[in-house]
Amino acid sequence: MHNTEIASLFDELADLLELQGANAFRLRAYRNASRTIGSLPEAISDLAQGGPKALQSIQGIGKDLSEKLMTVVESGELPQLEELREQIPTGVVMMLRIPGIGPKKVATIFNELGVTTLEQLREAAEQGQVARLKGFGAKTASAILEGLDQVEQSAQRVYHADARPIVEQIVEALSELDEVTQVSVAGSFRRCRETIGDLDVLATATDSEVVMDTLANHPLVEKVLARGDTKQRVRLSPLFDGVKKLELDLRVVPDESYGAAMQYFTGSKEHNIVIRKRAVDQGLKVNEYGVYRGDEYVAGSSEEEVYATLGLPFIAPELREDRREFGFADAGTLPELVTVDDIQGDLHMHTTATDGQATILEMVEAAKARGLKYIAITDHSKRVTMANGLDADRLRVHWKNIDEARGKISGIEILCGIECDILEDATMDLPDDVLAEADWVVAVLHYGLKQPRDQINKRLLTAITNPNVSAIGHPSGRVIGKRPGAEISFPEVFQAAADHGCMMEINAHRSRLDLDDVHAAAAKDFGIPIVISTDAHNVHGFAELPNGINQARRAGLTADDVANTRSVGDFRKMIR
Ligand code: DGT
Ligand code: CA
Ligand code: CA
Repeated sequence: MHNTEIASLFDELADLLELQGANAFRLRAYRNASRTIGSLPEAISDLAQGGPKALQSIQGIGKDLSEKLMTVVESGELPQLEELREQIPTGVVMMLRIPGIGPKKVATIFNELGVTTLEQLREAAEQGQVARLKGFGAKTASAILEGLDQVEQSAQRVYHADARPIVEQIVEALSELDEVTQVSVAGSFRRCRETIGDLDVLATATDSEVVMDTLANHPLVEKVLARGDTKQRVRLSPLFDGVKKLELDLRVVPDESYGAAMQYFTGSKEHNIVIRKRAVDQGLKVNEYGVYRGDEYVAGSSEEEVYATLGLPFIAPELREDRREFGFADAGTLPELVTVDDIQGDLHMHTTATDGQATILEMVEAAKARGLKYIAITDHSKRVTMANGLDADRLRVHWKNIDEARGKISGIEILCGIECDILEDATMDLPDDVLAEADWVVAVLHYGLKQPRDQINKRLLTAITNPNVSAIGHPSGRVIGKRPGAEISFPEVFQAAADHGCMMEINAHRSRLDLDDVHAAAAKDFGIPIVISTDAHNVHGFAELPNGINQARRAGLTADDVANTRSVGDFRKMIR
């Protein structure tokens, strides 16, 4: 069983227990465990060979969880979860994903109306039964209807980072075959979109049958949906509680078409429309087999060759959305995109002082082991009571502890930071004199994201114009596929950030990626330095960094555009 599958069992367990009104700490323990397991580089099934004790060496896995994990690894099942599944239909669990209703309301809907699927819920909401429930009303009912639209739209897409280990294993298995000469992922995965609809894999091979048989028999493949001579569509094992099932298209193509096929199947469709039009303008034709003049094949074995034949430089897949890439290509100004290796610092992370799962020293050591030269520890401010947020007194003690850690480890600089909430009334959660003592302040919106745009702007401007604030963290507050971000007048906010020297974050967590690509590109136009930070809540959280880099690359950001590619000395000079 894969870590992601195991992780999803614990998520599901938490969801089901939540519907039964279980205590919040227990739920958090399961969800934290799920997050830890999902981001663990080693396979749980391997670690379990060492017994429960070995599992307990994982951050946040105690006795109870380690025993549950042993059961899962040994039997493939979690008996407690099986029992709950019998009591609560999956459709009811899916209702938890509807923005705007929590477990209490979902339980009411289930118990009072006997509604067990999303379709039945839609019907009940449309017919007014939901509005008549105690504590609901017409407003809640219409919010549910809106939320249902959103859930249905997002149900089929998977976070890029969740798809990554799966597709990498499949590509690796295929590349090991003697019959395979080249293999690569194309599609939205290669363009590093936030979410993936399906996976597209291309290969060249001396024997396509062997390639397709190998895929069909791969342990991650649940079912072959369609098979031709050189083309196969498969369904992968469910990723998360049976809702998200990725499908994968494999195409085996001739060597001379590999580049053309990569170009075609990487997309985007919009980018390819421009490519085809440009070809026609030059008396050429481009398709997935090659570039042709009349019937004569002129190019197609590599992508570079396809672009060069059309008079274009190679365009990085992340940029292929028909946004600005052709303008850059024509002007010879395609940006040299930032890479993971450029990053020297991480400016957003948590410890056990608030809702993190590792101590200061554990986080510092893990950051150093990853090659980071500097970090900022940014635990929550007091408004976030759920996360045990810090008031001024506790924060000062925390900073003292951070200062002590500095003496215990060399080769990495630690900034005393804080993730300070910007309150609903547009004031900061901590007084200025406290913020002034910090090395680094990342200001964020956590609550009241649905306030009118003017109030949201006012809150952001409060932070941006406060000279103690270093950066705005996850500016929109969205959670991809689950919660839309706040409404923001970006031009106004970006102008202020540029005027006041306030940085903007790309939060690298797979579910946030906030700023998104479009707004990060806009922030760059305003000359705002971007910081890419992981928001790590445990030592594995640093592994989220590539997601943030992907988003930055999609935004066309270079190493120079990203503040934390600089040495700590130069970075410090950029903090106002
Ligand atoms: P996804 O799977 O929804 O995350 O997004 P993509 O971009 O991977 O889309 P997909 O899997 O439908 O197709 C893969 C690529 O194949 C797509 O980016 C461009 C190309 N492609 C697919 N259908 C068409 C089409 O009708 N016209 C053109 N020009 N290209 C297409
Ligand atoms: Ca696709
Ligand atoms: Ca596809």
